[in-house]
Amino acid sequence: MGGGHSTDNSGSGNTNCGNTNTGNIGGSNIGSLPAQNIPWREVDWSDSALAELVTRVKTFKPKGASQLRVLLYGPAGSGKSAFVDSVAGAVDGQSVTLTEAGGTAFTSHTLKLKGDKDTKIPVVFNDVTWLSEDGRGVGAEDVRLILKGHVKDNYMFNPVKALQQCDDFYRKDPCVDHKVHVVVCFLDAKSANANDSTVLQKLKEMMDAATDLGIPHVAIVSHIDHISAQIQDDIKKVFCSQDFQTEVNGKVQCRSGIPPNNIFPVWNHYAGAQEQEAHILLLEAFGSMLSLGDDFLTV
Ligand SMILES: Nc1nc2c(ncn2[C@@H]2O[C@H](COP(=O)(O)OP(=O)(O)OP(=O)(O)O)[C@@H](O)[C@H]2O)c(=O)[nH]1
Ligand SMILES: [Mg+2]
Repeated sequence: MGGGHSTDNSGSGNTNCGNTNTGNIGGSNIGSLPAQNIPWREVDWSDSALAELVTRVKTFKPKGASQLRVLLYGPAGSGKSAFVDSVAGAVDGQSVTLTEAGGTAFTSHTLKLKGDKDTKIPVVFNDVTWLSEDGRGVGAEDVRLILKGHVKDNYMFNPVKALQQCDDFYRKDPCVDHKVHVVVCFLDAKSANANDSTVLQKLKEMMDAATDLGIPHVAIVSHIDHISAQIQDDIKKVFCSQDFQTEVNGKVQCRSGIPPNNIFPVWNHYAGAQEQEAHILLLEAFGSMLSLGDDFLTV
């Protein structure tokens, strides 16, 4: 992460949206849509807003469990690992990989605060690639086992056979800490509006399973810097982009059932002069995961 904090202290989210946009998402010709003058989401971009978001993460303690378990689910390259690293950077911490077997494996990460000895933020991320580049995938039955806490770390998913109760990687008696408390679907902005039937099917399987169990879900749309040059120049304009609102938000909502308020644009691994804005986007998304997961635990 490079660059210093900007000094936009407007605090009101009154982004100056301009009136043109020249994006090209997923290869479709949608860049001719004009930007909106009124942002579709109000965000406080001030120093104090960022400080509050950071404090919320650093002081987070889940109710009813010793740790919050967040499932990051999405295609290879959609930014799951980058998101964990970027959130760690935004709170001046570092991500710690607890297990990593590679490929379509069940892996875990957590966040540690720098300069604070071994203080960990009580959040465990399980990172699952629903379809890896070699075409291996996670089946619908395995998705349900993950959510209920039956899958142990490092299990390598078999695309044609679900995890069996007799397997060593099957946890027979999961406790509340092993269960998933919030599901996060990752899509990258370039392909979020593409009609890829595998992506749609995987999204539906996960949404159906999470909905059946009452587990809250959010969507992260990464790579927003690939939407348009205007967003690269001014991250705040993502909330004025009609491309984003109609072609990304609208389609993600339509396909997953995730409401627009729970769809978060992010720019992972950002390095430059808009670091404060990039951090605010990341921590707005992460803060929402913490709130939804905590609410789920207290029901
Ligand atoms: N420009 C840009 N690059 C990104 C963004 N998010 C991730 N990347 C890059 O995209 C590549 C893939 O990101 P990863 O975080 O490794 O993706 P993943 O979802 O963990 O992928 P798998 O582990 O293979 O399932 C990396 O080179 C990241 O640095 C983003 O928002 N913008
Ligand atoms: Mg990864």
